[in-house]
Amino acid sequence: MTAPATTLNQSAEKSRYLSAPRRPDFTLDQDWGSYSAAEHDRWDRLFVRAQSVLQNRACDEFLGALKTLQLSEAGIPDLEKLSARLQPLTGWQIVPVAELVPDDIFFDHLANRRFPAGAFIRPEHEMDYLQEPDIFHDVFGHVPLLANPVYADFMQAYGKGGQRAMALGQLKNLARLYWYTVEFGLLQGSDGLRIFGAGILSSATEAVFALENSSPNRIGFDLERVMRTNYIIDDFQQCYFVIASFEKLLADSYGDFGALYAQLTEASDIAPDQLVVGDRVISRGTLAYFRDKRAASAVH
Ligand code: HBI
Ligand code: FE
Repeated sequence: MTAPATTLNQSAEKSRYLSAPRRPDFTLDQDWGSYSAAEHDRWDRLFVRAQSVLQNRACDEFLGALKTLQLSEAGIPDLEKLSARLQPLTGWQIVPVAELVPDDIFFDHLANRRFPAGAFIRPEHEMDYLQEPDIFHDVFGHVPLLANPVYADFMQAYGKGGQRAMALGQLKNLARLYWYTVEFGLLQGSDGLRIFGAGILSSATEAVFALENSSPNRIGFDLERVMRTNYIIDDFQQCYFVIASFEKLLADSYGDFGALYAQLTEASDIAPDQLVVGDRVISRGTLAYFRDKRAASAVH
């Protein structure tokens, strides 16, 4: 019997989860015993490389949480055991999924303090970059900050906001907030900029680029500005937004999004390489890296 269409040209690591039975909420069993020694070894190599690049680049809250949650180069974590360590801290648990889940399912999980993590690990030939979130991106990138109470509140608020945004047809704008914070956000640290976005934390190359390359713009976070800004999904970011603190980010997300959505319908989108009047420019980019590359596809 040939594999179902969705598993064609998918890695073997992922296919076994795509064809595994899943519950109505799209979760499935991680089946931790099914990981091969090669898959555990890949986690270890990804972990060691990321941890060394992130010293003095990741925010302290992230580095501290790696220790608190006992994440290390000890093979792919068992998500039930990891959830048992996380839940007493902030009420969050991690639930295994096979791939990206529908938006309404995703928001329902977040609104109930469940983080859906891809159970598969990337194949050897995608060590440096992959389109879909695998267990290293989700668990190493996203999970540690869920141990921080303020960030944990923000992520639940985002889930509830996502449910409202879907009802209002405003998902595109809200997804930008997620993209420029949860995925690619920077934090103003006491001695320079630090990384908190999972997309950067889980990429050894972008961790250096985001903080030290002169090409991208770095702009002080402003909720409306972020929600007007397009993003690209298949290359480094052309702009990074910098928050003052998780407390300030959480406070901003308790604003009246209804009024904000009304304003946004009148406002034009902003391209990711643009600076506009009113921007608090932390560093103006040369955009040199992007000029040398063909235009990235899929502008959202
Ligand atoms: N599903 N498993 C998973 N992980 C995500 O990060 C995710 C998702 N579904 C939708 C989604 N993200 C984004 O489109 C939301 O920001 C809307
Ligand atoms: Fe992610």
